[in-house]
Amino acid sequence: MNDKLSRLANRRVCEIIEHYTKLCRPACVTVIDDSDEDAACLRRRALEGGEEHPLSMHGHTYHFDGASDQARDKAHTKLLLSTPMAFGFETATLDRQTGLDEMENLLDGIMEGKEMFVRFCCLGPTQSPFSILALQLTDSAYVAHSEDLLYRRGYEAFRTTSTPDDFFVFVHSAGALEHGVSRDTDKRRIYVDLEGNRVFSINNQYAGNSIGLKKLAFRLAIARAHREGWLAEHMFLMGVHGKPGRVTYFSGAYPSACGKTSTAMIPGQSIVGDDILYARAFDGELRAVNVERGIFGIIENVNAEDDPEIFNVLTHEGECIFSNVLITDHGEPVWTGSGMDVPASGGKHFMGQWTPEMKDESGKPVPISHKNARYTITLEALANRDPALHDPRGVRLDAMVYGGRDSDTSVPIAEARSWEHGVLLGACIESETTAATLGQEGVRKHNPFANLDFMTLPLTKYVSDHLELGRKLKKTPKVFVTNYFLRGQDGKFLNHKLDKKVWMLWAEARVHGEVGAIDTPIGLIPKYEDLVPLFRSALDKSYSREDYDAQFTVRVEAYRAKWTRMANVFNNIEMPATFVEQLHDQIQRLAV
Ligand code: SPV
Ligand code: MN
Repeated sequence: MNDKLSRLANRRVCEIIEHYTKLCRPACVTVIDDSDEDAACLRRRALEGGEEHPLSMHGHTYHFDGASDQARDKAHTKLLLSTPMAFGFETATLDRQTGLDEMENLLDGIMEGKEMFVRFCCLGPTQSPFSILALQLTDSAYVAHSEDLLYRRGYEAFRTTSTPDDFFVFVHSAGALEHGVSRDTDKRRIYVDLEGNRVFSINNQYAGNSIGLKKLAFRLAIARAHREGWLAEHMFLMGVHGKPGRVTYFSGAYPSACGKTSTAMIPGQSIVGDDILYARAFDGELRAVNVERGIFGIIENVNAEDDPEIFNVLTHEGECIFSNVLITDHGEPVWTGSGMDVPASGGKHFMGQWTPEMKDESGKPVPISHKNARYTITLEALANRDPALHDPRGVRLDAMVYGGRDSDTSVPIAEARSWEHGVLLGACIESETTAATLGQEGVRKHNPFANLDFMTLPLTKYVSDHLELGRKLKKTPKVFVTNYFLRGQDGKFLNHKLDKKVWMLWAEARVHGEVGAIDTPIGLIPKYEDLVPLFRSALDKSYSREDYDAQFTVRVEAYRAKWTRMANVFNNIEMPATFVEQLHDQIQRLAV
């Protein structure tokens, strides 16, 4: 037996590897431990196998996903269920046995001629009550390499665990490759086996589809959190730095591509995580950790002015994987909104050789990078990472923010009247769709807790868990809702990108009871006179009364329409009594 496996002495791990080796028939199996040598090996293999390519900057590589594999494929991500379940929202499901049988067939020989990588990771910090161990089998060195940047290594954690049978399992195959890119994306399947705590994913490479530890593990974690009485959320985690020397931790849920990472990266604040957190009550206090240790972030509009910290990492030596950006003849990455010169001669693109004249089938110019093009880096590379990043106890969570992409209704920031009202507001996020998922963009969709894409529980249970959590806490976090995308009658955005810094500092001051608020039917909104000094100190800007009026006038008719839509949604779902009351009260407050 492989040395690393015998040192691990985990029977279940060995059986799983044996089973999938026989079934998928890889040419060889490489077991990865926590050493830097093994991490370097994955990077090398990704380059040798053509899934990544070198760039001129030391440590930088690039990867292309297929033209039809540029975002999460919701339609082919199915929950396998032994008995049908009423979720209260649309989600793709499949009879468990049918799905498992289909998978056994599709996995048969899928890795022939390829190398299978076995890697061990830990979701959440290691040696922590939050830790969940995860075993990944994949024939994609790009996937295994990305996981090294994005997750904590877990071989030692597997070796020393006191519960050796308790881990998530991910089996992935990129399927047949053509020029290093998955060829058979029309046969893409992502099957989530909740009962088996495992996920199968085949014929894809885009990280949101392929990387077991990202959204696939997240789906398993949501179901597990429900069973065990904690929360797994699609949220950033950040330190907001208010008064000198004071750090207050905030989490925030925003649908994909709606400002989540950029909020966590607000200048002067510190980032713990930008995508997924676990939160638990300990002795009446809510604590949270980042599940990950890196960022798989959207690269569009990352530039020296708007995102200086990330831009700095992307333009300096150190490990970084660029995906679906333009590569110049000099081996340099260029992307939309980078502020970089685009060479007239063009360069390499996920759709082939790109020139500025290139048009798609409908005659539209092909952008230099895909809207969902991404970078993969470690959080350690960022100067503004929070010192508590790896703290096994997590950080104390004092506030939660819910955001959406809403051009015509919600004010830039409002505070919920209570934890229960906050749960209602989180459950009623509506947001316009983006390029982070396949399908049409700009369509307003209800996206409860910005988590609908990953929800593996009926909505009523998910909401009950939030309400129940509030009962366990001595002090519940304050809840805020934000909207960075409000437009005026002329169609122009009413806010500047950086204004979110002011909203977060205002919210932080609210947590500490330092500023007042105006009680309105939709929640508590800032007073003009409290925002003026914040705009001055945070952004060195003056803030006019007209701007305030345009942004914070409650658009009563639009809000009424929103709450009518929500009433229609929830009239058809059995929800907890507290939630129904909150919804009723919200509608009543707007009626008078
Ligand atoms: C998101 O789309 O929410 C992401 C990227 O964070 S991924 O889920 O990996 O596609
Ligand atoms: Mn996400």
